[in-house]
Amino acid sequence: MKKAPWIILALALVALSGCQKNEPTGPSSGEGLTQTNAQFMVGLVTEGDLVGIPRAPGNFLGGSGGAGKSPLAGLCTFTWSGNGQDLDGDDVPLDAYVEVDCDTTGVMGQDTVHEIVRGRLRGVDADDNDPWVGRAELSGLGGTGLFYRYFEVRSAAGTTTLEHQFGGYLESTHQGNTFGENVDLTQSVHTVTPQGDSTVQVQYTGSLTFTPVDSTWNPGTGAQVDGTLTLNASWVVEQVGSLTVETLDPLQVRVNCNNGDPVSGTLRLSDGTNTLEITWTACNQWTATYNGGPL
Ligand SMILES: [Ca+2]
Ligand SMILES: [Ca+2]
Repeated sequence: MKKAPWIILALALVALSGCQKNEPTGPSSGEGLTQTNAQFMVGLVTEGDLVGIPRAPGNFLGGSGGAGKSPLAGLCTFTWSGNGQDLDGDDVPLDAYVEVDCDTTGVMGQDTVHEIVRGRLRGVDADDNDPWVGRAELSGLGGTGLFYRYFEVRSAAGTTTLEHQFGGYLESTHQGNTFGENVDLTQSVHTVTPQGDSTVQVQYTGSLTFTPVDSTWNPGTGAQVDGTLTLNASWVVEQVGSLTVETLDPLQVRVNCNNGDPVSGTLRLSDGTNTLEITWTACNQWTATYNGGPL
């Protein structure tokens, strides 16, 4: 619960990939919120952290999986355009972007790594005097398509590849001490390991707000803070299909619960016909109902 939605999705997707490998009988493509898929979504929500706490948009760009995180980043080509003014120092320029283009091979320890990173990271700061207001976008080169990252590791144990395509935007605002984000993100992760392969796609559209208990909390310095989280979103999960997701009761998240997991509140997921409700009753404790009955 402590990471930006982008990171949260990435972690959830990695977790989901793991689930698929271990549970080959899991949900298949777009079959709706069946009881099996509802159980799958409970695991995804409670273990994969699909809901999160807002942070400054600059963190989104910095943590987006761009070339800046790569151990081979020094070999990439960066092309800057636009107005890079950043008066509030939130790493979101007035309106500028950088296009990243890399195709590199190197050695990390005993392993050989091949990495390709291609895409555009854009920042548009609607208020360059407020570090918690701004918009961050990820897209393919030229502003179209999806940001692309391919990572291949060859080791004695075999070859593992992670092919990751993602794009969309995250827009951060706040009203006083309530921080909000509008999110429209698409992710596709294709993982291949010596044990097998999996593909996961999730589209996340919606908004969330967070009101910290501590009014001095600084969203750019991490989200390990008590507070109230509301979510209103649409998720398209490849295996399940389209879901509306909302908090019927806002989630109360607490630092002393896994650094920011819920201790109360209810999240409702629906495919338009079937409904799943997850209600947290304490830290690490929740109940789930499916169409009003036990799951
Ligand atoms: Ca700025
Ligand atoms: Ca700003």
